[in-house]
Amino acid sequence: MSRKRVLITGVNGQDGSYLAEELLARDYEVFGLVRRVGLEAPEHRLERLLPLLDRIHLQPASLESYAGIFNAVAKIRPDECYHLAAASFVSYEFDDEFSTLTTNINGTHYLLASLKDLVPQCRFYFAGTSEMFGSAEEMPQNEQTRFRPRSIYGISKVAGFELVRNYRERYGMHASSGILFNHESPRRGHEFVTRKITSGVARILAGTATELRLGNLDAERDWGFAKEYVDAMWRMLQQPIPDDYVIATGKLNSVRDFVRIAFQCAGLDWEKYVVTDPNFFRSGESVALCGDATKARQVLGWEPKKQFEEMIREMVETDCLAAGVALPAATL
Ligand code: G4F
Repeated sequence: MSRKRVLITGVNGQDGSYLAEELLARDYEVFGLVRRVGLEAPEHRLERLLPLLDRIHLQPASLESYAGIFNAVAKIRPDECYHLAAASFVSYEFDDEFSTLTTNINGTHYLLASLKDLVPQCRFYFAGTSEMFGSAEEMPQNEQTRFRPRSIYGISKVAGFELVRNYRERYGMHASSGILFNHESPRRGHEFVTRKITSGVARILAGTATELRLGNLDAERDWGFAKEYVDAMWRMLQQPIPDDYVIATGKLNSVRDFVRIAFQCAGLDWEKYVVTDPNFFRSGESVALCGDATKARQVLGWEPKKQFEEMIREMVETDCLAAGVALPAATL
């Protein structure tokens, strides 16, 4: 039997790189969509993919071009497609709300339309997000909770979610959405608070920084481990019937909790280093969102395994290694 062909958009991101690894291990032929500029400086722009570059195919295309997406789908003819690419940093989006909306909504639409016309049997995954719940009316949130997005990014994802539902219902496509709550790892981008903290701890331990400036320490999130979340994506596409699933740990922690544990891993007292900076506060931020992943557990057999503390330690260790310092033996 020939190998299954998979197309991943956003393959060079945290989730895309973990997913590419998982699918290679499952013997898929992996095609990743990247911006053309990424191919010109892979050591910088495709850093997370460096260990995989000789085993995956990279297809240059922009999510802003219908013709580019159509041609990529025509060439690859995937059996499965995971659409992970998006403008995704919540705090930057108001800098250019028009382009966040246009890119995120059109990219999803171009992909769905191309797949419908060229390979309608292809199974499709859409990366939804807890940001779609925004100021939710109930806690925890599950698949029945009404969306009330409070960010442009969240609004663009609700539109993508509705496109997916429409293509599923109107055209019978096997299209599913994962509503993923925050998920982190040593591969997380440095703009997100968790990686900002763990890399900050490493710099302080290495003596190249003396403080860490953060926004709201009372903000709470449902943080899981990214590698486990991409496994949930794969499980969704193996189901006989396409559907939508919340993927979450069901546990809330504050930024302060994350900070305390990360500094503890390095044997440091966080209160001596962390400075609260109003520049990093967000106005009109989503309330604390906490997911109920009961459906994923029952239907997909998926559940989060890695503990919060264990994930933080792994992130701090990785950043310390990169900074050339070892964690003090007493904290190991
Ligand atoms: O790490 P964050 O920037 O992630 P955020 O905004 O929750 O978004 C992430 O998760 C969403 C849900 O899965 C995704 F949709 C989205 O694409 C992205 O992956 O911020 C987490 C919390 C916020 O409450 C923020 O206000 O940390 C708070 N925070 C406090 N100080 C900070 C800082 N966030 C950042 N980035 N930087 C700070 O200094």
